[in-house]
Amino acid sequence: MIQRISSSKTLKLGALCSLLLIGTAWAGAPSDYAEFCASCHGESRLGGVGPALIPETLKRMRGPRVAAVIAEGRTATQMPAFSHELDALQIEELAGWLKSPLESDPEWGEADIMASRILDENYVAVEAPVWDSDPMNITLAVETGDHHVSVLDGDTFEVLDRFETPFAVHGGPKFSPDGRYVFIMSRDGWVQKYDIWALEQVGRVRAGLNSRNIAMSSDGKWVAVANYLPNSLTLLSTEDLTVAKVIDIKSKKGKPSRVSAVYQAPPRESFVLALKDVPEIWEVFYGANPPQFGIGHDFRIEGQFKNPDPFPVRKITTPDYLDDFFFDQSYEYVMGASRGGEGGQVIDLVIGQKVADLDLPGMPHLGSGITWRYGDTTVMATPHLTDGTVSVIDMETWETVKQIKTEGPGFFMRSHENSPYVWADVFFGPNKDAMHVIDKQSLEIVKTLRPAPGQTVAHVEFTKDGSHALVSIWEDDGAVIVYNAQTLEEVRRLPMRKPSGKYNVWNKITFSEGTSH
Ligand code: DHE
Repeated sequence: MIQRISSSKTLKLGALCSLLLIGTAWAGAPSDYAEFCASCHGESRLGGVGPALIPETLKRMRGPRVAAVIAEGRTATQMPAFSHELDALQIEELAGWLKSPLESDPEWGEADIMASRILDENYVAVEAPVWDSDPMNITLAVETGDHHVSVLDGDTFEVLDRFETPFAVHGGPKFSPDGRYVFIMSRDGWVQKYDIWALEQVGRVRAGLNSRNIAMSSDGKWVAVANYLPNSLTLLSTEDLTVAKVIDIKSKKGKPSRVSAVYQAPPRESFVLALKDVPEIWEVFYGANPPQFGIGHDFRIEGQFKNPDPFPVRKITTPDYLDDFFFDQSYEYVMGASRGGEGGQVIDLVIGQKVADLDLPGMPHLGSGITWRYGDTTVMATPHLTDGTVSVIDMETWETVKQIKTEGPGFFMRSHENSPYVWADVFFGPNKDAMHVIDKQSLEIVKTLRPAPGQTVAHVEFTKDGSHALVSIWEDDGAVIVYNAQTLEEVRRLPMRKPSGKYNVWNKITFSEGTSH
């Protein structure tokens, strides 16, 4: 809704409202949409310069927020206020209509994706970084307040660049294995490629219409994009963002499903997919020699024996729906939380079967789990989304070691091999300004930080050596706070616009056990 309407249009609208009031025909929300919104958000509501306006995107804007954005606009974006052009009733109708489903399921195939691809004409690859910092200690901070990413030097915390992203980035950006490029995804399905050495965008492509997250193959050749809309997985070449394959997601029995998330399993040279609507886990292999599986097991690989499909698919039936995952460091075992939030299960990817049940109440957010050595075993910890608990689970026996009580439900956890502590936020509720620091061996909270009373304090990332922890003040007028990770003292405060996740090149490309993968 970038275009402001002229005063003659305002008059016309005023007349329309009067007509409505006296009971005569009013073309209603679709007509208002066509007049005021379509030029930026697309005639079919699938997005253009502005984001898609469909229920899949808007359901995240709870309560009256859609109407408020139409009326007041969105600061720091091109979305203007329409309260002078549309009256309260029209705004209410329009907001309601935008949340209604599209008349038919939109298609977005290979040709559409390719047609959306933009490569920046001014981009020139460089021989070496255009800066002097340690390339392995670069940290990106996603600023969701105005849809930018800040590129930080992890030693000096100087901002090397601040670049615009597609609207509403979600999930972790994924680095190429050498740490030079980063790929960033928005909920509208745009994938952006950025060259950290050159501090330039390389290009972007719309891989889906409503997407969840992306994963990078261990050889650095492919980015997989998990889509809700359409029901597909898009595989892109990291080189030039061309489509390598679009895989339709249909269960063994032919039922379509959304993809909740995609992860890479480096030792298996595969992408692993969590599916929203069918009780299956999928593996999509990209290596030269995908494993050969025997007949009679509860899975199959499609395409492997027929023609040389470079991305054969394996479908594993699971006893329950699993749409949030955690892998052990070997990537053999997948821990999944069950839909009802009353438990979980462990699937062995080698044999393609469930091998254990998990005692996991409280809807754990396994995607943000982390692991560390605890005595002579390895444990993983995950926050619960519905209660103030962090569950700690033994990765050998799959038993719960401890349920740590926190000041409220949390979303993200982080640690580092060189840190004795785990950091866990309290994302929801009255104590959202708290950040717990938990001792990895005693499993006790040793300190609760409150750097900005009353404000949301969330998500942590460590520097390459684990000496500093970066914490978001997740507010529009927010900041990233740099802490000394040993003394827990604040070192720096970098002003930022609603910073969400931070991502350190080294921790990510080495698959540090303290960070999400
Ligand atoms: Fe996320 C990661 C799913 C809501 C911010 N989120 C992820 C991942 C998944 C996921 C599967 C791991 C992907 C990856 O990194 O490759 N998130 C979901 C949901 O199902 C949920 C609960 C509902 C939804 O609407 O999608 C959800 N997530 C949110 C938010 O409301 C957050 C707080 C704000 C936002 O920007 O949308 C949010 N999610 C994040 C962030 C990460 C993430 C910042 C990356 C964390 C990391 O450290 O890797």
